[in-house]
Amino acid sequence: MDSLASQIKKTALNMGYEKCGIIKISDMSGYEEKLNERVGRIPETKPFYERFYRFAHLRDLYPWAKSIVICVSHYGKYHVPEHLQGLIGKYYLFDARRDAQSKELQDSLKFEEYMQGMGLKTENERKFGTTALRWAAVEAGLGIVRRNNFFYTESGSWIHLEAWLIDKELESKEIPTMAECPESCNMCVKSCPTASLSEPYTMNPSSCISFLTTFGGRDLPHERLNEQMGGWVYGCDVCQDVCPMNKHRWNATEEFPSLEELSHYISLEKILKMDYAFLEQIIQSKFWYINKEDVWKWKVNAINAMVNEYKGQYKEAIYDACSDSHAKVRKMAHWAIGKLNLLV
Ligand code: B12
Ligand code: SF4
Ligand code: SF4
Repeated sequence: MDSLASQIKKTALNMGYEKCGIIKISDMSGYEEKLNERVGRIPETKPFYERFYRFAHLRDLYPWAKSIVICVSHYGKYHVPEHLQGLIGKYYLFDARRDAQSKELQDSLKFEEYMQGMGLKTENERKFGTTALRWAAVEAGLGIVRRNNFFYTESGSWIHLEAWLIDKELESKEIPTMAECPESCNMCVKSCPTASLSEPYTMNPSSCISFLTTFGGRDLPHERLNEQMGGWVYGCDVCQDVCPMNKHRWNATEEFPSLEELSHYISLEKILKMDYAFLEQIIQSKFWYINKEDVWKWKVNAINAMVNEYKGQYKEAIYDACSDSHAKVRKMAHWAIGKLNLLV
């Protein structure tokens, strides 16, 4: 390993990243093949995956880029408010990508500043990633991809990946020593509520609960998978929660900034009664996959979760939602009353 590469890695580890590797831009070419393979296995995913081909052709957009620095940070160290388990995906509870209060974002900015200080030109798209992050992490040998499609290190899959393009050809790779999935295991595939994860190493994004509760699922009364969405309101962790390779990999030793306070405002009933200004200003700034114009979706998702995991105490909130200021929420509440036979 040359000295600049080892200095970059050392600095990343000192800043709190669990792992750091550096690969050449050309190492991303294999991702295109995997994308083709995916689309070949589930052709209906083609329109969704079309936009990801750019991840394999980074030079088209960044002709100056020569290597990729890929870092792993572990969020399985944070305390999860118990009543949010099964409601909001854990990745989103500890999402540091736009959270100025988070140590991870501050470290990421400092690390970037450090690389620039070393004379490197850098590019990092913090929201959705400049490239295919799992592929880059596999190429750097930082861990392995398991049958549920998640990238794992020794700390399990509860990790966030982040990458920078840099304008110098460097390399720092490892050889993973982790055991593969047990041969007979298919717990993740078996447990996926919507069969989005229909077989190992593939999935259909449009039927994934994580997609249906955020970017998709805009007509839940007619959504064929609304029942399978269960109690989830934003994201889904089922295929990671059931994985034996994640057993004992969540060690809550720290509090994520402001989460405990915010969590007191969140429950299915509280979401339904939530003020739109609060949804737009507070909830949206943390859980930003649902944009400001669409915050009604929180209430619609909450009603869906209430229908799927009904308790008598929800009745009043569902009735109140019939006079919500947003037509989509009123429609969903009427649908729920019919579905639950609440009029009888
Ligand atoms: C688009 C996207 C989504 C979409 C679509 C998901 C998808 N799987 O395509 C939606 C909105 C549904 C989504 C949801 C979630 N996402 Co997302 N998402 C992404 C994003 C932006 C691109 C993913 C992508 O390129 N998909 C296309 C497929 C073909 O590529 P891939 O999954 O990255 O990786 C494949 C290859 O690397 C290849 N491969 C590599 N090695 C090997 C080895 C073998 C043997 C084989 C066969 C294949 C193979 O196979 C991989 C898996 O099939 C990435 C960030 C990024 N820029 O990479 C985050 C990312 C994948 N998401 C992440 C997370 C945490 C989630 C959620 C868990 C959040 C939540 N709690 O709800 C859910 C999980 C849903 C799910 N089951 O995947 C993390 C995953 C971390 C990890 N440990 O792997 C990422 C990496 C974000 C990050 N910065 O850390 N996501
Ligand atoms: S995140 Fe949930 S819905 Fe999506 S593939 Fe995993 S288990 Fe299935
Ligand atoms: S549940 Fe089993 S098959 Fe799925 S990723 Fe975990 S170990 Fe692999």
